[in-house]
Order: sequence, then structure tokens, then C-alpha cells
Amino acid sequence: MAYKTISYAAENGIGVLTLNRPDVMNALNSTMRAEMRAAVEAAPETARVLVITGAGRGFCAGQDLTDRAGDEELDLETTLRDEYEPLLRAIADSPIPTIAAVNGAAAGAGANIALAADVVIAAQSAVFLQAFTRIGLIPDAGGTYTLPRLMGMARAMGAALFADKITARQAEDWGMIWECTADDDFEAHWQARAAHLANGPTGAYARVKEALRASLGNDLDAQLALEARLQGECGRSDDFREGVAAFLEKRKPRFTGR
Ligand code: T3D
Repeated sequence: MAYKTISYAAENGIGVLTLNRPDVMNALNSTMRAEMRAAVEAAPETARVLVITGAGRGFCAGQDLTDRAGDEELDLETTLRDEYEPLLRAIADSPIPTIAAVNGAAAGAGANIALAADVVIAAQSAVFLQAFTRIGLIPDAGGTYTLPRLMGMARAMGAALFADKITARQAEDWGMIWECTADDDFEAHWQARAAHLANGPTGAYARVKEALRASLGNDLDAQLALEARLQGECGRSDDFREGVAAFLEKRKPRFTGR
């Protein structure tokens, strides 16, 4: 499919979705949200892991503010419901692991789309910015859900109210992201991480995602029941049999995702 605001390419099981409006730090508009959603939903047809990254020096500067200038009253509730929510659901519900490879500034909805991915890897020079209150808004794109869960209420409040830049190193120290890597190693590093997942037990990964995401809303009984059901499914998979056989034969497993 030909896209206007993003590009998508898949190779060796790794799908790479690149936000591609570098002149405006890959700021989001309606077209980009729709194209991202379509690419995220289609990715499992061509890939076993999806990487989301940005073209140029930024990851994503959030909403394109040139679309929001002027005196006209805007219906942001509808935009959030009709455009952001389906995109965030597509990322969260994707059956394949998603990696946000944050190459530079991730601001506003751009930060929270990155944080919606399963794994966030950031270049050391990247920053995360809950820019919303700087322009009189509250964190959206799932931020009010994600932030307290990732970094605790005290830090979520500070990040949202002060709208300070959070460095990639700080984000890693706070447990907000998986890892921060030196700029020089960044690309090779996320590619290696993506390759690892692309060659892994895809069925188990899908169930890891389902179980961990559900645990945020479940009590212990519900979570133990879900875990038992999903592990039962894994136990019947070819990948489980292959993983055990490979361990006993002291060789690398060849996972097929079945
Ligand atoms: O409206 C709704 O639908 C509700 C949903 C809202 C979701 C949101 O995301 S609200 C938050 C919107 N985002 C922001 O407020 C962030 C604005 N940008 C920045 O704070 C900074 O640009 C960055 C921290 C991201 C990067 O700073 P820096 O110094 O590295 O770059 P820069 O010089 O500020 O930006 C480079 C260019 O990108 C510049 O254009 P120019 O001067 O070279 O022609 C700048 O205007 C443009 N740009 C950056 N962010 C946006 C943008 N253009 C439009 N919209 C942007 N968000």
C-alpha cells in the first residue's frame, strides 16, 4: 500500500513503520493516524515483529499544531475517540510484539504512542516530553493510563504538570522504557532486538502480551485463571516441543510460531 505520511517495509520477519514528516518532527495529522493504524493492523501479514520509528532527527512531535491554529472551536473529543483510540488499540492489541525505536524527541501524543508499544528502545539523545500542559491540554493518546503505570503516580504527576523534558537515560532509570542506548549503536541495537523477536516463539509472545496487559485490570484469581489458560495453549504448541527438544539437544531452537 502507498502511504503519504509514513513508510512501511518488511524484511526477515521485521516490519518497520517509519513516521515520515521530518520537516515537522513527524508531527501527527489525521492522515498519519489513519495510515499508522492501517500499517499496524496489516503488519502481522508480513512480519513477526513491528518496529515504529521516525525519519530525520525526531521520533514524533505529537499533534501537528499548524492544524490547530485559529479561533475555530475544535472537537478534540471526537478526534481522540475516532482517530487516536483505534490507533492505540491497534498497537496494544497487535498479536506481534511492537518496538518503539525512539530516535529523537517524542513529544505529546508522540511520546504516548511510543509508550504504548510493548518495548521502548531510545537513543541516548532522545527526550520524552509530556508537552500537553504547555498548550493547555492534558496528556492524551493513553498517557493518563500509561504514565502512572510505567513510572508511578508521583513521577506521572510531575511529568504531566511541569512538562519537563525527560531524557532517555532518566526514562530508563525510572522504568518508563526498556532501554536507552548510545546514539552510535542505536540502529544496530534495535535491529538486533527486533531480529531476536522475529525469530522467537510468536505464539508465546502474543500470549505474553495478552497476559501482561490484562494483569493491569485483573485481580489475582482472574489473572491466575488467564495464565493457566494461556499456558495450556502454549503447552500444546510446536514451539514448546521444539524449545524443550533444542534445550536437551544443546542446540538453538527453530521456532515457527505454531
Ligand atoms: O489536537 C488534538 O487532536 C488533541 C491531541 C493532542 C495531542 C498532542 O500531541 S498535543 C502536543 C503537541 N505537541 C507539542 O506541543 C510539541 C511541540 N514541539 C516541541 O515542543 C518541540 O518542537 C520538540 C521538543 C518536539 C522538538 O524541539 P526542537 O528544538 O528539537 O525542534 P523545533 O525547532 O522546535 O522543531 C523543528 C521543526 O518542527 C520546527 O519547524 P521549523 O521552524 O523548522 O519550520 C517546528 O515548528 C516543527 N514542529 C515541532 N513540533 C511541531 C512542529 N510543527 C507542528 N506541530 C508540532 N507539534
